Amino acid sequence: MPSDLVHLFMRIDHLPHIWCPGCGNGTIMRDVAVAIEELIDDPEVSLNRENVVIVSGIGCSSRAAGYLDFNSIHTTHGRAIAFATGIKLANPKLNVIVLTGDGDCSAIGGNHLIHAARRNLGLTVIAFNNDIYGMTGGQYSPTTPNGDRATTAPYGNVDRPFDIANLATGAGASFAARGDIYHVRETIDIIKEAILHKGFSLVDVYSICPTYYGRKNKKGDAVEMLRWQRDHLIPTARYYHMPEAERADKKLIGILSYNDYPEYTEEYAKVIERARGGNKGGAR
Ligand SMILES: Cc1ncc(C[n+]2csc(CCOP(=O)(O)OP(=O)(O)O)c2C)c(N)n1
Ligand code: SF4
Repeated sequence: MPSDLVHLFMRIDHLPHIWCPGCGNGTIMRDVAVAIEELIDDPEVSLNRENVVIVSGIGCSSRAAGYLDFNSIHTTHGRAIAFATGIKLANPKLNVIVLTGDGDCSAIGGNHLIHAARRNLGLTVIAFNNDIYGMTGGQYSPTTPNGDRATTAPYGNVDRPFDIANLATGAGASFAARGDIYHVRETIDIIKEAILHKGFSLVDVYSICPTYYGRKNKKGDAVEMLRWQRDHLIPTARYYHMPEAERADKKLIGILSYNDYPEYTEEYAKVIERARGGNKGGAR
């Protein structure tokens, strides 16, 4: 990784950023920048600054699209994947990367997520999953654990949470993975795999919001929340060597599902070809 990554990939004129001390957003944004940088450096991969598009919705995490100096578009709450769908369909050669919060992609944007996954549209979605709505003051989100507290659940959340990676897999995503902000190297490698994957890929990156989720649930400061990740989120290489009993309160960091379903824009191009040739029938 070059030492001038910040100057290379960040809009310095957008600083200072809005994120609280200890917030996980900066770590994930850097992971994405390093993943892109390492792929640009790889002569076997045709990734370059011009063919990367970063799309985000609205939320603390979605600010990352503004800070990263690529072809970036900061859209509306819950609609990042909808905008990304239009961009990818207009120019399938682009590497479209969606940066989105857990609320942005699994609450208001939940339908866009499941249908992009179902279609296996070639987008890369990085979910900054901090278990809460950070930007609007700590309301519970679809990933807030059952029983935890939020501004809108002062006596405990009665909902059961989504597992975003499993949700995407169930909806038909051909690549779903989990990362976190403690295991930085592993998470960068997972993001690289996700970008290189041809179909729909989703990385659910477990983050931290010390300001709202951490404080309301007495999770300690950012360092303590990171220690929790160190002890409970286990990279693939170690996870499968653990005795079953030890895995009970742990989660796997790694690729959770992988398939080579047909990619949507390639299938769509075939339809365009058929229409141009005047062949409306079944011949393929
Ligand atoms: C249509 C619409 N509804 C609601 C809002 C208010 N709003 C802005 S950000 C946000 C939630 C953000 O939570 P999340 O996506 O988890 O991102 P975080 O801030 O935690 O990074 C909400 C409800 C909005 N901007 N637009
Ligand atoms: S409110 Fe939470 S998610 Fe938003 S910047 Fe602060 S720590 Fe990060």
